[in-house]
Amino acid sequence: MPPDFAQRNVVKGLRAPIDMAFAPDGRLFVLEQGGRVRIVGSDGSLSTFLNIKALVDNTAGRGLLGIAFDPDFESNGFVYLDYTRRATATRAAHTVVVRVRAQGDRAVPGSERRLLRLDRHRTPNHTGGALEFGSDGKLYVTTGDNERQQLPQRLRSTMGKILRINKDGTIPASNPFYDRLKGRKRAIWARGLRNPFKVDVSPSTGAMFVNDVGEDTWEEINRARAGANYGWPKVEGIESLAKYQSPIFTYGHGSTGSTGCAITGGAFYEPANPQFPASYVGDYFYSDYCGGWVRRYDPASGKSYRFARGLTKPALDIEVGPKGALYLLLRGGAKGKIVRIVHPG
Ligand SMILES: [Ca+2]
Repeated sequence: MPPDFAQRNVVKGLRAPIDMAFAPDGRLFVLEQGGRVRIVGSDGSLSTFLNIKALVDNTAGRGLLGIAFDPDFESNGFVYLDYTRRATATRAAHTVVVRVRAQGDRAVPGSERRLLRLDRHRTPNHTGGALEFGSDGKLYVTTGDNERQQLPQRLRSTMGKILRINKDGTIPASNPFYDRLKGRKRAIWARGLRNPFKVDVSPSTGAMFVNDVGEDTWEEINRARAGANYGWPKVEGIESLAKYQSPIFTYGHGSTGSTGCAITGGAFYEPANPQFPASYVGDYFYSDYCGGWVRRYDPASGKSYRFARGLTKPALDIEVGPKGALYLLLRGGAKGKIVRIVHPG
């Protein structure tokens, strides 16, 4: 790391963690892919907020994948989750978005309400699963192509998309394809993605960045826009065809300190109380599955800079804490831990 930064342990002993998020009240929630939502205490202890292992299929890229908090969480306690629902006798495994209600450090039993049910999976990979509230108060959900490259371009499929719903599960009539489509397809808001693994929204500008995992050559950071087509599988990386929207930033595959194999976490560094130097404020931190590094992209200059290297691999998620530290979710094998990077200076 650059001089004056230091790494501290937050919690160990997580089982296959994949996503984390800070509640508006400052508590840190972590998802274990197999189906547990856990809360990290300020002393590094872990408690279980919700256990839905019986409902969750966690094969390969499936599992409990995304969490978001209602903008009015402190009054309504609503927590939103994206997970792969196990196959039943009548329906193959598929992604659902649900809402549960928090009461203290527990989800209220029986409070789960399904808001969105997506197309059935055919393979267990490229499931997307990021969940984030936009600055417009709508809930955004990402889906991967499920290893079926014909789907991201098709408006008849919810795969390879950014979806947008109201927080009660209804679909906004302002969605770009609402009038052309029926049923849940009306949630389609942008298309042409391969496996959009994580998303973050800038607290200052409302810009939404989408990290899309590439195939053999390029990893992408895309700017989310209504109706955009990101081009997968027709194009990948920077291209010039007007019908497709280019990423705002790409990096190549390789094993240097700036290349890797699959983009994972992303987070805007815009805390209410920044502790990093002013030059970091507004930057977008991102990580790679194979690289063991975290870098920062400066949207103002378009440049990327080294930040941390030699981390436990893979680094799957990045969040900014309420006191301005950078939190990293690091998974080694089936275990995982969270560390934070501080700038005590
Ligand atoms: Ca997260």
